[in-house]
Amino acid sequence: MSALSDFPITARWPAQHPDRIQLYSFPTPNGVKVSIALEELGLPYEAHKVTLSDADVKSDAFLSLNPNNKIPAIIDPDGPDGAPLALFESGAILIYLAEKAGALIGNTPAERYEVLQWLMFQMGGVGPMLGQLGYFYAFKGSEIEDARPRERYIGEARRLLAVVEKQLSGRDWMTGEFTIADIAIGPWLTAIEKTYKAGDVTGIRDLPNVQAYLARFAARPAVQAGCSVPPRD
Ligand SMILES: N[C@@H](CCC(=O)N[C@@H](CS)C(=O)NCC(=O)O)C(=O)O
Repeated sequence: MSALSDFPITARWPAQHPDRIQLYSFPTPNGVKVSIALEELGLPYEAHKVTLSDADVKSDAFLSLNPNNKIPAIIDPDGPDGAPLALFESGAILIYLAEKAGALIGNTPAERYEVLQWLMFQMGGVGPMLGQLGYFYAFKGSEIEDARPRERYIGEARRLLAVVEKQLSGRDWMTGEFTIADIAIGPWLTAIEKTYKAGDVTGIRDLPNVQAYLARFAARPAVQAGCSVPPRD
């Protein structure tokens, strides 16, 4: 597609600023990764609220952008070679935005791979495991009598938190400098206490490096701005 208006999603969520990156999202841990990155990188964008209700995230309009029916997704009207680029999967979007802006992805090839390693650790481990913790501990699955799924994901959360605690020893951020790996990890670790009320069972309060990391993360102005994009109501 050669113009933003060629994307069917723009009929349902029209662009007021077609020259800006179009963000289709909701303020969940995966959603705010992208708004925080856009804020941190200073890239102009326009956010559209796509709620998690089937009427939005499973609409034909949204599926035309992400057949996997999950936020976040973007269209950059000024993608590679000046053509529009559509992307879903928050990890892919973070890499794209960091490379476009030339920041938050390490300064050397070796550093870049280290950032990607911790980004993949979030995408393949922290996100899926904590998502299941949320389901089986805090939400609908908490009514299931069989304790094994709950125990499994509490155990995984504790294990992953121990990995992060160790990695943060002597470092402010996962790879030293603040990068997209932190933008991916910070919102998920924040959700343990704030969204899932799982502070006790996961033992997150007993991890001093993680606690200091989350305080540093929450203090960043771009994190504060990105966390409420798009507004829920
Ligand atoms: N791996 C995907 C996961 C995205 C994801 O799970 N999004 C959730 C909200 S946090 C969603 O859109 N859920 C709606 C649904 O499953 O119907 C990513 O990182 O972008």
